[in-house]
Amino acid sequence: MSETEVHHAWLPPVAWQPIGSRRTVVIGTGALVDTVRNEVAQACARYGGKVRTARAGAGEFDLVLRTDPEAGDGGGYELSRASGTTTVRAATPAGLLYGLFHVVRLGAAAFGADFPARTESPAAQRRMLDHWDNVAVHPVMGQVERGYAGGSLFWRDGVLRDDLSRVHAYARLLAACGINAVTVNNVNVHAAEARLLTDRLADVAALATVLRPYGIRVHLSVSFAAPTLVGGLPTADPADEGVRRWWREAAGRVYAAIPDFGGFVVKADSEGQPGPFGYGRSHADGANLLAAALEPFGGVVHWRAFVYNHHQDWRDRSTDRARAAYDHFVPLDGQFHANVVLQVKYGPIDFQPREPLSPVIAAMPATSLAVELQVTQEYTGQQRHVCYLATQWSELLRFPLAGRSVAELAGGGLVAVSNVGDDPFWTGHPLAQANLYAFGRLAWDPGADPGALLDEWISLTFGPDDPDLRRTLHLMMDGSWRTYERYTAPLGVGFMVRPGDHYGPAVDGYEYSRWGTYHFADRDGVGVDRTRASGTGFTGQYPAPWSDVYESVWSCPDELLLFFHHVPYGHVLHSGSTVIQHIYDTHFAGAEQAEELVARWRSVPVGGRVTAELHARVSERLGEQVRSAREWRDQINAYFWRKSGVPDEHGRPLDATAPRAAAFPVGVEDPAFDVDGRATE
Ligand code: GCW
Repeated sequence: MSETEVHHAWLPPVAWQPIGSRRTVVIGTGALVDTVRNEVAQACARYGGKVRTARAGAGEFDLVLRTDPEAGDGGGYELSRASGTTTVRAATPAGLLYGLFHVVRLGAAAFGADFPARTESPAAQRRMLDHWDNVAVHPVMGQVERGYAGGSLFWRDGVLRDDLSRVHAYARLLAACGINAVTVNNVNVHAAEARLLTDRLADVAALATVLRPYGIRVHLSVSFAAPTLVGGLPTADPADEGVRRWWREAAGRVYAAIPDFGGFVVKADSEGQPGPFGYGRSHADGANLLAAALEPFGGVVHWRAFVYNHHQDWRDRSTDRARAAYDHFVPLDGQFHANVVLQVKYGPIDFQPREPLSPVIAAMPATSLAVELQVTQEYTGQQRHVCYLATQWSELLRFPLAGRSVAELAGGGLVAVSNVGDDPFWTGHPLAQANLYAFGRLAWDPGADPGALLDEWISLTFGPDDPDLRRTLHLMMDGSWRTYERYTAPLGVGFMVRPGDHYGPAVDGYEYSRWGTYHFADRDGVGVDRTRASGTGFTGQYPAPWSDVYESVWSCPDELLLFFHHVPYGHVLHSGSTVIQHIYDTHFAGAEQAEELVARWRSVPVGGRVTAELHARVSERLGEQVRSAREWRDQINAYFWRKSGVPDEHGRPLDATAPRAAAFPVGVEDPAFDVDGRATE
């Protein structure tokens, strides 16, 4: 693969061989049926098979793909194999497309032994990726905010890219894992991006044209202040009739250009973005203003619940950022229009490797909620560390909050921040592709086993025929989220990251800042008291039994202990270890496990789909992971040893005066990226 070529990800041409070498009939009409037909035709052109558009004699086809109103709806399909014919029936053309990709995933097995009909339908109707892509390069955040894979697929230096062939390839990949909605710009809407709603609408329409054939609807992040920023009005007050009219007209123009436009995404009154508070209005007033404008066209507003005071005084122990979303939004339950979807980050703080679930998810039965995950690895290694996140997401989505799983409570769908860019491997770290793939598959089926999804991704991407390679990749990736958790912030405390870029350790980096993310470590103990009894009362936002489970230090799960409690270093965990010994042990173990990844990868020879470029890229990233994991281990261990004065039970050095070991040879001594100076202040 040369630098200008793009990695095939989970759709290599050879994945189409089983279909492309057979006889297929595609029955149905509509643009997405045409996509199905074109995909099969391309595969046949490569592998010698045939595709027809009308049924000839029975038994003449190996694969029948047909729309059929009797197949049931729900956006899915029915798949069966009988008498040597595999059949996909779907009520909608979109369902047929997903059925086709299911056959691709099965590969040769789709054409083996007969199997009875099974119906697949998505759990979430909207399975959405938000791109934090800026149109104009932002002086601090760059082209893609929290992007670790190069530039934007959509925008370059202030304009839409001329060549959208990469977007076409992206659309195929997304459809193949079940994604059906994409937001094309950052939720932080700056001057250039605000104009996408008005005089730069043609750019959004051009993207919609490329994404549409793969069943993907385009959404747009808009500024709540758009009426003043780009509309020339004196106010953006939701109660102002001129403002209401302006939004209605703006929405009308959008739908004239993009009839299947999905809707708006809004970050309001959050981290400096304008919102209804500026006019003394509530978030229901704000969201409903936009909802009313979109409603005649069937559009939705994704209104983010990420609202908190980012000018907190660290001396003020009564304010708790974890409480903020609930305090702001739960009193508004029932006040939102039907086409408002409240988009809630999975945890109460901010995409940490370990957080409890946001209690908002269980507390707004009269509001449509979407849960937001972060595929881009802002806090989980920034695509320099292997961190397979589906393990975490699966745990979160299955979690029984208020008697129903989080996936069930997320009736408004699942959303995630995308991790792709114009990097030849899409995601910087080639193994980070698995996160994007698995997000789509879990949004479709939250009950899917993350280990099985990993194997599915490995087989599609690297081929089904090399058991050693498959085993090695599985071993490297399956437990990698827990490994990352081990060598970073302990026991759910979170945010011990370098301010600004959020990469690497800085234990006190946020301790005396305005961002509301503290750990309160002192000589006696560590953690945040969020109990009702003596702390911020955050535990009271949970339904039973969690409000009591988290309230008591004796029932709180170990992995969240420091999120909910401030405890002495000698506190004994359920595991039997003390808090301080747990910190030491996990940091030694985590860094060691990072080193093991390197040994495993070294055993993988270059060849086949492991190209020299891919091998080198993974090696380079692993080198940085090992360096960084050691840095985490040493800073965290030294910090807590210095605070507590408690030695390691096993006598390991906690505050070495000399380098512990030579840097790993394949590593980069100095990280290739100079990420300093990206403070968000
Ligand atoms: O995690 C934080 C990020 C910000 C981001 C914000 C958000 C887009 O550090 O970069 O802004 O979350 O979710 O809005």
